[in-house]
Amino acid sequence: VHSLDTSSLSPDMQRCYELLNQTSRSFAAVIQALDGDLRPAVCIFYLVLRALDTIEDDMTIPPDTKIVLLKAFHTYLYDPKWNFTQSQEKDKAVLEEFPKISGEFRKLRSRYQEVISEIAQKMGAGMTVFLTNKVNTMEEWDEYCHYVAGLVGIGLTQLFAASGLEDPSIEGNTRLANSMGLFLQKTNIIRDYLEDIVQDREFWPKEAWSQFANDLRDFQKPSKRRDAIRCLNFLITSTLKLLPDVLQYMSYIKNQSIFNFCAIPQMMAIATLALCYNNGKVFEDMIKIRKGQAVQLIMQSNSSNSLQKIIAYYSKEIFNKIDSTDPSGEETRSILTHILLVC
Ligand code: PS7
Ligand code: MN
Ligand code: MN
Ligand code: MN
Ligand code: MN
Ligand code: MN
Repeated sequence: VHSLDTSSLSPDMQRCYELLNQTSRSFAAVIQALDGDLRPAVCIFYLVLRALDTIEDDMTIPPDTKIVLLKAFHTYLYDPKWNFTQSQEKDKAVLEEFPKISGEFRKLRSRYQEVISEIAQKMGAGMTVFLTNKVNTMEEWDEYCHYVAGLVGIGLTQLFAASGLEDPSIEGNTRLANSMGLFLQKTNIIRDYLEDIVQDREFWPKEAWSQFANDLRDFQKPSKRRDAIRCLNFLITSTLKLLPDVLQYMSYIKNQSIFNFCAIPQMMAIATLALCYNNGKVFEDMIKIRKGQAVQLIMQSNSSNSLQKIIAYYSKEIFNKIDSTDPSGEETRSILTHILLVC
């Protein structure tokens, strides 16, 4: 299902699929396997948000300029000439070649355009809130993750409803759609502790790390490893609470291509949480699940029954890693017990 035949598409749309393959390890294949006109719509949605996130992530853009760009970003979708050539980021091509993306965006059905543009507007505005403020409380962690990922889940759900491939009532499940995004984003933030710290970015909530350290950076020190792992396990435990929502959301999906698109990233995330749980390597290296394990998950994430099996498997794996001296251990056990009961 990797790269389907694109020769009948416009050169710009072909370029968009190339950009998708260049900028996403996790989403390229599942997006290209989507049925009907969801395939171009979700590809463009991805590239638009990748462009927005590239602006957010670029620490060489002065904050004042960045705020203007993030807030006005959704208007650039209707500006055929707008691009940005000053970025130093890995994925800067999506900003340089933005006229190809916006041109293909304007060819999408008007309902798709409306959804994508509205989500880009809300996400851009939300990102500016956290440009100058760090994430303090657990509530603010949910708020940041809502802006950068929960909104993606909500927008995707609106696209699924508009496509006719899912029941239109799916759109009403905004809380569950938000949880789908939060589960991915929280896992990404937990795993990327070191990647973000070395780039001078902090996404671990202070309410969590301040129980174990005076500075988030201290977790890099080998002498602070025990506290670092306690904080890690605390955040993983909090993220695991989203799993019942994930299962419920997935139970409403009927179309197989949408099911796979939604499920594969979620199963990669739970495998990533199991790998990170109680694992000091999070503070030493950038860790990733093994390729063979990823391939297995991709093949198995095709029905609600297999998802339950995968979730049960990783829940038991985490359960067996609980350290009896871990202050969150009791809560971790209770959440996993609940998950194993609903699986
Ligand atoms: C439109 C498929 C399926 C109901 C670019 C998919 C960055 C975790 O931080 O590069 O650079 O390390 O690994 C994806 C819900 C969003 C949330 C979010 C758009 C699932 C811009 C993905 C992806 C909702 C903000 C991973 C959230 O990127 O992160 C489409 C249902 C983009 C989804 C960011 C992160 C995605 C992310 P980083 P990555
Ligand atoms: Mn970002
Ligand atoms: Mn990013
Ligand atoms: Mn990250
Ligand atoms: Mn990433
Ligand atoms: Mn990253």
